[in-house]
Amino acid sequence: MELPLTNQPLFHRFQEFFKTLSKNDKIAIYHDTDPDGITSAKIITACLNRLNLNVKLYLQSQKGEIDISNENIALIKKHHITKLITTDKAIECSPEQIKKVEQFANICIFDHHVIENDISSTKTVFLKPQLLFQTNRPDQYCSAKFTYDLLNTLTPLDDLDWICLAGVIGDMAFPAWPEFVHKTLKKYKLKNKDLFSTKIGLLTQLISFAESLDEQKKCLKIILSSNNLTQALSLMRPYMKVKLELDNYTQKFDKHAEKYNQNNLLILEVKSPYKIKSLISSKIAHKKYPHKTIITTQKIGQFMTISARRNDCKISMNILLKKSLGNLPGNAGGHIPASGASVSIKDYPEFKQNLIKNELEMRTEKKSKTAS
Ligand SMILES: [Mn+2]
Repeated sequence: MELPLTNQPLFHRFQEFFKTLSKNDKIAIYHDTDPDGITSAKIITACLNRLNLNVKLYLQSQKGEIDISNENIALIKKHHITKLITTDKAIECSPEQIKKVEQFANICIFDHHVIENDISSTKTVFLKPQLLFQTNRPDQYCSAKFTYDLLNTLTPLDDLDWICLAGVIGDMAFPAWPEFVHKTLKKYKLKNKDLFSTKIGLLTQLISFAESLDEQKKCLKIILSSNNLTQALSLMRPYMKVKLELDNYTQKFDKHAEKYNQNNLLILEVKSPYKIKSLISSKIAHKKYPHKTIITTQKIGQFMTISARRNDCKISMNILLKKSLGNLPGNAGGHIPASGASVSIKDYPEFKQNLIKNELEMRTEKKSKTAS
């Protein structure tokens, strides 16, 4: 592992969970559908397979859903699951849902979001980088790297470095792992320039494209069946069609974005058949405006979905969105540099007003703090 352990008992519980899995267990994996979620699901699956175990059921979150839904609990019951492994979801946001699963299954949670509740119990092993290691940037210890490092202590997984790096790129976690990035690029003979434009970065993008087309189940199947990078890229090739739409929006961003707070806050409403608002905000924040607050929105059904990015971390996007949601019904969550939210379309104007006001306040607060 790359960081020293600070919690040996928890690490021991993690190892026990996997070492005591048996052929009689029926195992399910619940995962996020972004690149970090898909790649970490593959890493967990590969580890189980190497321990001579199979995964009986894969469960995916719906867009914006963090907890284990009643629908997913019904599936877990129906398939007589005895062990549930989750990755890249802060499922502890709903402790009551976890209690329902604990009635019939043991749970192991891999995640790196802010800890909402301590739900560790005799039935549940609760793993977060900030609970196991000394780290002040758990967002950069993304689920792909977290599962890769931990599960590598049970069985060798080094040949999955390419899939791990695809997850690391997806969560923009590469600044935390320079050696791993360097070593992996070298092994696959890739140049260390813009990571997104390497072959591994292309795989990351293709997983995101599949998600924007609502083909996350098919995408998982492809990734699980791919034994190497070349194979994965060729099977994922059809998703390239999303790239044209994404490039079009990023090129026209300056022209179409609304500008607020002395040009520090840029808001763009995306109107596309593909769900690409987060891809656009990430790209703009990463490549064009790391020192601005970038917001993209997109209507999905009755909801306005919102994506917030700020690459220099000068304002916490998760706090900004939560604060702007206030008492409005909806969701907000994520990391400091990258967060998401959703509100009903009718409440969006109020949310947007709050957002503009809060963005200014949070930025000026920060300034006066550093000045004093
Ligand atoms: Mn993640």
